[in-house]
Order: sequence, then C-alpha cells, then structure tokens
Amino acid sequence: MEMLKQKFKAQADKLGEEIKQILKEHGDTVIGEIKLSQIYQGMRGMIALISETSLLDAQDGIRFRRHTIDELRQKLPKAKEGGEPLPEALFYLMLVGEIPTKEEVDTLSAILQRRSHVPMYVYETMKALPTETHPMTMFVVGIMALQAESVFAKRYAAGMSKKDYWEATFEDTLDLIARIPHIAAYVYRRKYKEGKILHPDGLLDWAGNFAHMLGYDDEEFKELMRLYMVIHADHEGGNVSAHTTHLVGSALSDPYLSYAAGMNGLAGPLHGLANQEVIKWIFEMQRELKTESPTSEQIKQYVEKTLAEGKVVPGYGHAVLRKTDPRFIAQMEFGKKHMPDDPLVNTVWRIYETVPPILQSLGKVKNPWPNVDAHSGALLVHYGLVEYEYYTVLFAVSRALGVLSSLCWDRALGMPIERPKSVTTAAVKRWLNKE
Ligand code: CMX
Repeated sequence: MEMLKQKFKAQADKLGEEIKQILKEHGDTVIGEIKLSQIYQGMRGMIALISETSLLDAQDGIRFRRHTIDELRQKLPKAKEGGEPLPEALFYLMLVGEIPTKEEVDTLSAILQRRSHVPMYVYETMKALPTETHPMTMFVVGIMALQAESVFAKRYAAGMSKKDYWEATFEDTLDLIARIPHIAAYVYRRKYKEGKILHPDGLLDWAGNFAHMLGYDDEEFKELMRLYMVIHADHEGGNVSAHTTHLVGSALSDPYLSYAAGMNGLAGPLHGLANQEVIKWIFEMQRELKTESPTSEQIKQYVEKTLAEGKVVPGYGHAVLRKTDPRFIAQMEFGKKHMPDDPLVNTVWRIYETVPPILQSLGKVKNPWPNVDAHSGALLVHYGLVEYEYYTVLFAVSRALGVLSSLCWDRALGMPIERPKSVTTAAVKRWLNKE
C-alpha cells in the first residue's frame, strides 16, 4: 500500500510541476471557441475539464492511459491465463499510469480484501428501506451511511492542511473500492434472495469475490464480472457520473459524498440506467411478439413503434462516440466465445444489424451505433442474473474505479472548486441586441 501511495504521489508531483510550467508558458493560449448553441445543448464538444485517467475518441472509443479496451484485454494481468483482465489492475493503471505486474495486482487485491469491512449499521440502514426500493437508491443510501467512516471528513474537521488532501482522498478511495462490492452484494441478496447474505471468499480477486458474494460461483460468470468491471470503469471526465463526482469533490466534499452524488447521476435512464432499460425493452418486445427470437423484420417494426411513441431506443447513441462502442464489441466477443447460441444474445446481435439504419434514417441522431449498455444485460441473463433493475449497481461498482482514481488526481493536483459562469436568456438577448 505504502509503495502504491508513494508511486502515486511521485507521479502527481511530477505532473503538477509540468502543469505549472505549461500554464506559465501557455496559460493564455486560446484552445477553442464556444458557440451559443453549445450552452443551450448540454455543452456538447466544449472542452472544459481535465481528467487524467482516460480519454474518449469519437472513432476509436475509450483509451485508459492510452490503452484501448483490446490492449487492456491483452496486457493487463489476469486471474487465469487467456482470461479477462483484473479490474484492480486497471485501477492501478489509472492511478499511476503504469501497467502493474501480476504480483503488484495480487498485492492490491489482498489490500482491498483487508480493507473491506463494512460496519453493521450500514447494513441496518439499507435494511430499513422497503424491499421495493430501487437497487440504485438502496446502494447510494448504503454509501451515504458509510460516509461516517471517511478519513478525509475526519481529518478535515480536525484541521487538515491542504497539502494532505491527496492522502486522505487516497485512503478513502482504497477503503471505498474495497467496501463497495460488499454493499452492492448486500443490495442484491436483500432485494432478490430473501436477505440470505453470503460470506466473502478472502482468496478471490476483487471482481471474483463480488461475483461470489452475489451468489454466482460459475467460473465463467466470474470472468464476465472481471470484463464488466474493466469496461465500465471510466469514460473520460465529461459524462454525468464522472463529472458529478469531480464537481462535488471540488467543493472538498469527501470521496463518499462525491461518489454517491456521481452515482445518483448514473441512475438516470439516459446514462447508466440504460442497461436495465435495454433488457426491459427486449423482454417487452419478446412478450408483445410472443417469441423468444424476433426476426429482423419484427425488430424493425418494434423499433419504429418505440420511436413513434416518442421514446429513445435504449443502448443506442452517444454524446461523443460516432462508431460502435468498443465496449459493445468486447462483450460481443465474450458472447461469441462463451454462448454463441444463446437466443437473447443472438437477439442483441440482430438488433445491432437492424437499429443503426433506422436511427440513421431519422436524420437527427448523431450516432446510430450501440453503446456499452446495448449488450451487457443479455450476458447477465445468460448466467441467471435476470433482475434487470439491479444492473446499474454493477455499473456503479465498476465506475468507482474510474471516478475515485480521478478524484485522487484532482486533490493531488490541487484542482480548485468548479464554478463556471451561467447567464440568463435575457442576458443572451442583450448580447444579441434583441432587447
Ligand atoms: N433513440 C432515439 N432517438 C435518439 C437516440 C436513440 N437511441 N439517440 C439520440 N436520439 C435523438 C435525441 O433524443 C435527439 O432528439 P431531439 O432532438 O428530438 O431531442 C436527437 O436524436 C439528437 O441527439 P444526439 O445529439 O444524437 O444525442 P445526445 O448527445 O443528445 O444524447 C444519448 C446522447 C446517449 C443521451 C442519446 O443517444 C440517448 O438517449 N440514447 C439512448 C439512451 C442510452 O442508451 N443511454 C446510454 C448512453 C451510454 C451511457 O452514458 O451510459
């Protein structure tokens, strides 16, 4: 742990110096222009943030510290040869910018195991909620209850110096990443398995143990969890969950408060909740058409009906991407390897052939291709995890790796409170001399 912490601190100090120099020499360099339309249209394309952990390219998709999803699947250490990468290895990469050795990852997995204790009152708080509560709400309530454990909040209250913010954030980050799977597993077992809680397996890796605590000990499912936790971890800084975590953190709200805020954003249907919406939409299509395997023509008609009802096709489109999401492709490859004949997975692939031309024909959808959420549910259903309302919690567990490593960077680089300027339409009209 001390080694990882010192490594991170050394990297952060080095980058901090470089940033100082860049700003000294180029601080006044103009890097773009803002159109009026952008401030009314979700700031699309407006460069306004620094996020060190990953960068999204409209064509090639996400790169974590310059590594594509494909490269991560080849280069990151794995639980078993030829298998999927270990998500804690990706966390290490995002945190210190280096691919760890297997030994370094095993050490990190063991550290996370040691720090994973969740106090009883956290479970009791979640238990107080009615079982009908949405899993994302239960999950965030659990995180909020756990906030009492925040090292950052305690040290801040005791008068911590600015130069120590990074360290307290680092401590909270490791604690949170260690504990989050336990809270998430509790939500699942409480809501869907009559509260029968399963003990952790101290010998397993982070994602393998999470799969085990959910109640899925199939080795293939554990592999799916490792892949799932890697591909959902980060998507640069401007998406709702990452940006919210960063924004709330900029007020020096501790990592528990910041992460919980970000996850409330992930729970929106245009963001992380889309994974449950996709499978719900496919199940409804199967029910309505009375078939497990709808034909392309049937899918086409169903998509047209969805659009005619004024709804979006879930799992399709993206604010930045303009091609099929490589995270979709990675899941497709997993499906082809492990379950090529699964009817639901095949339906997802048939939807992939059918939907893009329809969305393209509307003339307004900027990206007609599938995103990560179009595929994930079908793989989970294959292994029996059919409770689709839970899917966004899986996304949230993974997203912790990205948004919390980013938060460590924010504090280590001394990022200030975020406070952009807003204007009224009346002010806009005055600029334009329309008033
Ligand atoms: N189905 C139908 N219409 C769509 C669409 C889809 N999948 N994607 C975009 N559109 C529509 C928009 O609703 C918008 O219509 P209006 O002008 O009538 O409001 C128009 O096309 C232009 O939108 P856009 O510029 O292409 O897309 P945005 O950047 O505004 O929004 C996103 C991006 C993801 C919210 C949108 O594509 C969408 O709603 N997709 C479905 C939900 C989804 O899958 N979300 C998950 C995204 C991944 C993630 O964050 O987790």
